[in-house]
Amino acid sequence: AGSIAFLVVNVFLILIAAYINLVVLALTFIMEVIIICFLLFTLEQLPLPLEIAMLAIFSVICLYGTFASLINSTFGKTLFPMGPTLFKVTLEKESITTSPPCLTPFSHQTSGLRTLAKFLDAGGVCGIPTDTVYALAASCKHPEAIEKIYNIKDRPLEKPICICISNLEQLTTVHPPFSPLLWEFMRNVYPGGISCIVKKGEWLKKLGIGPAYEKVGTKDSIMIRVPDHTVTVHLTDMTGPLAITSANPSGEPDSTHQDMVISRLGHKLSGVLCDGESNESVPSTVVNCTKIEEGTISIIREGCVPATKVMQILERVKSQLE
Ligand SMILES: *[C@@H]1O[C@H](CO)[C@@H](O)[C@H](O)[C@H]1NC(C)=O
Ligand SMILES: *[C@@H]1O[C@H](CO)[C@@H](O)[C@H](O)[C@H]1NC(C)=O
Ligand SMILES: CC(=O)N[C@H]1CO[C@H](CO)[C@@H](O)[C@@H]1O
Repeated sequence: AGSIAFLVVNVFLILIAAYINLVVLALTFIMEVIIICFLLFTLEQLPLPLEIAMLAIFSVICLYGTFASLINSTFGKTLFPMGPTLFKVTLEKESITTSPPCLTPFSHQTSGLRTLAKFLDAGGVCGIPTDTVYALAASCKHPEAIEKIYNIKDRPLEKPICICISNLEQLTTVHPPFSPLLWEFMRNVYPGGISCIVKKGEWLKKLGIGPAYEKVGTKDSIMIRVPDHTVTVHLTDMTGPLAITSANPSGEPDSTHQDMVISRLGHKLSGVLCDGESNESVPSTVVNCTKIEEGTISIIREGCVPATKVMQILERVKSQLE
């Protein structure tokens, strides 16, 4: 009974061997014959030469297989063939090169930058690199695009969105009522990883934020970002002021690579400007400058620039103005 059970089990082994290689297949096949020999032996009908022949073939195949795989693994290549598989396993491999869910132009290509600027001008939301982590951007000409950012990120409505401009001179031309201290402080922190929160006013509308006035910042303050990043600045020059916020679903880590933006938010975006690994792993440091005339600022979020460095800049600026 044991032999017959093994006979059946061995049939399955032969089937499996058909997927491995010819040597193993031959081995299991001979084994089947040997089991039959064993059965005949119990029935006392065994022709002895047959069993001897089978055992001899079995040992030869065993030795060859051992030798071949030993040589193969020692030299890392097939010197003694083990034969092809009889059947091939066709695994349904997931295509690695699935096309991205949105357009992903490269930042070093002018055409890529143009494409993205066109999307933004048409009211799309795009992922863009900055001098810190990746950001989601919408043109301030399209308030509805800024609303879309909230949906894309699942961002709570009470959390404000900041604006990104390309240089401080843009601010100078619209004459905001900033104190000399605030101007000097801004000249020292822009461009770079420090964002200032200042009081909102009519000047913001002249900056090109007109239609989006209610959608950016809080009711009476706005955070201004001037990135130290050629690509972002060039893009902003092409599109005008952008409303930006970090490119991650609310409550999740920041995106430090375009792939993180594409995989998590790509299906909801018009495009992502690919710039590789981001320069920083944390966002910008946010400073509340609304009370700077009274000589105090407060750090709302300590990001890539340490709070102590921001305070040092303020002290230096103060002493320069005295
Ligand atoms: C022999 O080695 C090569 C390289 O390591 C491997 O790809 C191949 O599958 C091996 N062949 C067998 C029969 O083990
Ligand atoms: C900035 O500071 C002022 C005064 O401390 C405060 O009233 C205001 O809410 C702060 N703004 C933000 C955005 O935290
Ligand atoms: C993480 C990283 O590469 N940070 C760099 C970002 O850019 C600034 C200014 O060029 C460097 O000082 C940082 O080291």
